[in-house]
Amino acid sequence: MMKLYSFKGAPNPRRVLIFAEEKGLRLDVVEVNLRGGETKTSAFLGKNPSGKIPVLELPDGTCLPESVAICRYLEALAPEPNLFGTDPLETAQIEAVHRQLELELFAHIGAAWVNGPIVAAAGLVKPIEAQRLRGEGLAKKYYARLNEELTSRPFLAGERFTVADISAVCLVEFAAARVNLAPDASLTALAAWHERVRSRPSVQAHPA
Ligand SMILES: N[C@@H](CCC(=O)N[C@@H](CS)C(=O)NCC(=O)O)C(=O)O
Repeated sequence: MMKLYSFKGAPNPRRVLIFAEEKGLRLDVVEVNLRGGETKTSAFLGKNPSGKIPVLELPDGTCLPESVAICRYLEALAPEPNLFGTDPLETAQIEAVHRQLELELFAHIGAAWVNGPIVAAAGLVKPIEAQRLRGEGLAKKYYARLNEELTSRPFLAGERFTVADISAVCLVEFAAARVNLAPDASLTALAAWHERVRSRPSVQAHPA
């Protein structure tokens, strides 16, 4: 069976777990001690030179890092239900939404997290308060933008559930639980989207 190196509560491995659940694929989850530095050992750096999870390990020992690369691999193994797009235009549209989410919202929430109290208490990175505040402000702006977009479509990339919704729900729930950055209740279209996505069995099966 394929192994997934993961850590409970970590948003990136959760993306892969939900994606695999949608596909009906079983993964053997290997919990790593993220706090204890297990991802920075030379053995783990051999699996992923970035020292991060998730990593998918195939039965022959081949290791694949990066959530989206892993999801693309799983989509190729199990094409249905389609989550990355069915024709050239839809595939590109999903990719555009997903890339902006990763390069912008992930980065903003990441800055608020890395410079926030939990990471500081763990003594991992010297926090820079200005970066935390900047990340927080930009994340809130991005939430408002998503809310606006979701007034005219039910899911992030259009009429149907895709990989972009999986990434977004993992990120937003992590931000709410660990970064004190839940979307404001006044963002009603974003709240309705969240309800639609969080009630899916795949999301329920892998809680934040
Ligand atoms: N772009 C990577 C991000 C992976 C990532 O940041 N993983 C976090 C856990 S959610 C991690 O391993 N953090 C430990 C560290 O940065 O040392 C992906 O999508 O897989």
